[in-house]
Amino acid sequence: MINRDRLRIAAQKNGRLSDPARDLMSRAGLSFRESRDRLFCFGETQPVDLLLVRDDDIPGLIAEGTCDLGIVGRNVLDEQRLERAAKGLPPAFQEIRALGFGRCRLSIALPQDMPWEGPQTLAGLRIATSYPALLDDWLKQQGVRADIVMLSGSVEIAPRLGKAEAICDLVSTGGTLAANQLREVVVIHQSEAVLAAPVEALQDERAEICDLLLRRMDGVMQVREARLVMFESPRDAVSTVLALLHESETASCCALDGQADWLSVQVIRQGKLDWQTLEDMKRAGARRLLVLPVEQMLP
Ligand code: PRT
Ligand code: ZN
Repeated sequence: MINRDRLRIAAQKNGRLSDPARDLMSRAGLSFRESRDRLFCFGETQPVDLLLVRDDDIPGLIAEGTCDLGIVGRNVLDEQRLERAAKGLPPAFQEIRALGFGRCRLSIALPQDMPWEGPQTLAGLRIATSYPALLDDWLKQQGVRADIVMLSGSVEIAPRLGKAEAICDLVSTGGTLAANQLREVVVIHQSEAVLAAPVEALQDERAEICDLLLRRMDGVMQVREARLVMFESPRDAVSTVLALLHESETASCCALDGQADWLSVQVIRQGKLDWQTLEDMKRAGARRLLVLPVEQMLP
């Protein structure tokens, strides 16, 4: 195979994961020469090239050795992993990082007026899905026998068309289910975009490039989740307010000019802050709360 000294990443060409995947790569310092509507993009800043494909093709490209890394939904990766296992093929790809975007869940949904009394409710029903292997695996774990109806798209209209009684589909906001008078009854798989790699470690120069890229991606993800939280608090309330943040990192506190009882506090926190937490902090005595994203960080 040619270009063994360059790493090749597969990513989705057009779809939900395309923009966030490109953003992650660019934050990790990768830039590519070809425009994004081309299939192959040559890496300019690192010996890393990009192949833009349909998401369903990504696990296969890794399995056959055409690509060394892939950015793909865990749902697609796990579906194809189970498919290979059912055919008696050895594992060929694995998830090496969860990337924190493209979050969704694979759920069973029923028509709104149909009662749900646990997985046994599904016994003997037809369930439409684009994820037959994941569904089959879950049904076996539950000890439920049902008919799996494979559909490649528009799964949510299957009950109305009389093709199935239930569906098993990806859900993020739940809007599609509601619009089709369906009710989510059980989550069978949690998904987000992941970095996929071959099961066998790379041996040549690509191993080093891959390590560098992983370190950078880890740094990007750490910063992306980080928030700088700033507020003022009465001295005797600081520990209570900080406890609300569930943050083990030490906060830096300094006295406020001319207000001996008040401190100005700064703390880095992982993960977004919801309004409820901010309101609780205020109730505990804090004021002038400010939450900022972190651009770069060097501990
Ligand atoms: O062309 P290509 O094959 O590459 O793309 P695709 O059409 O197969 O995939 P795409 O771009 O739709 O999704 C890519 C990946 O995004 C999926 O494999 C998931 O990992 C992830 N993802 C995250 C989602 C959703 N959220 C999602 N909501 N994929 C699909 N949906 C669909 C779902 O199937 C349903 O039809 O959105 C609808 C439900 O959304 P809500 O918000 O109404 O619940
Ligand atoms: Zn697809």
